[in-house]
Amino acid sequence: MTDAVQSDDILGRARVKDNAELEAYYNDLAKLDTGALWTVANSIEPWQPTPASAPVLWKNSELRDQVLRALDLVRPEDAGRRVVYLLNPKRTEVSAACGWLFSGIQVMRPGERAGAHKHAASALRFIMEGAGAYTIVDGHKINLGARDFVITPNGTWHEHGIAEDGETSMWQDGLDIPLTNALEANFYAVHPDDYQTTDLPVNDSPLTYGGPGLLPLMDKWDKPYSPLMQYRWEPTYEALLNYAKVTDGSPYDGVIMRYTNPTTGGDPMLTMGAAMQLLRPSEHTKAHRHTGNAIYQVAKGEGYSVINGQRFDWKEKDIFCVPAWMWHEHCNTSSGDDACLFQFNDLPTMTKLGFYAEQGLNENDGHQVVKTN
Ligand code: 1HN
Repeated sequence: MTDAVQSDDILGRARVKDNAELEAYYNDLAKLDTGALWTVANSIEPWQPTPASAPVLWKNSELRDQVLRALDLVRPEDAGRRVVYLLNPKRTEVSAACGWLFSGIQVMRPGERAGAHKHAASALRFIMEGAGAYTIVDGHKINLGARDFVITPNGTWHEHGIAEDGETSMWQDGLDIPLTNALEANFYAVHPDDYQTTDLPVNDSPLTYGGPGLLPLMDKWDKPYSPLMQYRWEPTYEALLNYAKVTDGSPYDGVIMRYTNPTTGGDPMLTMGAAMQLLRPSEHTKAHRHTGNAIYQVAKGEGYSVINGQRFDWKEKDIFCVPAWMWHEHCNTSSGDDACLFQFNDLPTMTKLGFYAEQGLNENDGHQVVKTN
């Protein structure tokens, strides 16, 4: 599964040998804020993507109690958002969970509200537990249930809360904050009234745009993101079960469907995409790798994934990441039940920039050799 190391000692790569005269030249160039390309060319032009992140598994059984602890330690009014973020050990300088993606777990209790703000970064949520949670996106209030996927496109006012008669709720946040910051393009604003006031009917977005293949004849949506902001779990799971009746699925991903903007068929937001995949009982996918980073949450079932030769055993509500260009394969260890993996990723960015690349593993029947210690 490893790649053959390619030699740089060939025509077409930088292969200048250092000597005293060149060292003196490099010193003089440095004084002018310049450098000789051949001293860095091979490292800034890797033969293939060199992922900066480590694959990581965050277990709900270890994380949940720590997230709940924050309830008594900080108020949303002071924290802005009460979030425990997932920190990739190799991405600490950019606060990323994987690649250029941020992720965290947000927790709120009944009656709490987190005020409205907006930023250039896009955000999404995948609901983990609770009842009575809602989010308001540009005046569209949406009630949230477990395993629903919700979007907060870039530049939209958004706030969250839990109904007085609801339950303490938790969800996973996903944002392209590290990407937006890397591109030096982020803006942030607090709503002038702290919270949004809205006359729009509750759930108007899913009630208008969530029909099966239907759009209102009067539709005039012209924003560059989806008018459907909530993708509920039940129809998502039903769609996967139906699709599974008529497809063998992907050898690499099983039965997988991506969430779409119903007005275009494209991704719900400009920079980040999301998908739900179903692994049939005992299904073990073949390994592949592609550009783009992905962060998964186990929506249902249990199994494991092998990421660059390392095995990660997961069950419901565990979160794990697959860094760019790392081999990955998934296995549902149950012989009776299906398993579902939610993921969000930066594939829309990769695709738009012309950077999407993919490779399947053909050795070892398409499976990786698992590293043992
Ligand atoms: C944010 O706006 C939310 O709106 C959650 O719930 C997490 C992490 C970094 C920056 C902004 C939210 C965030 C965030």
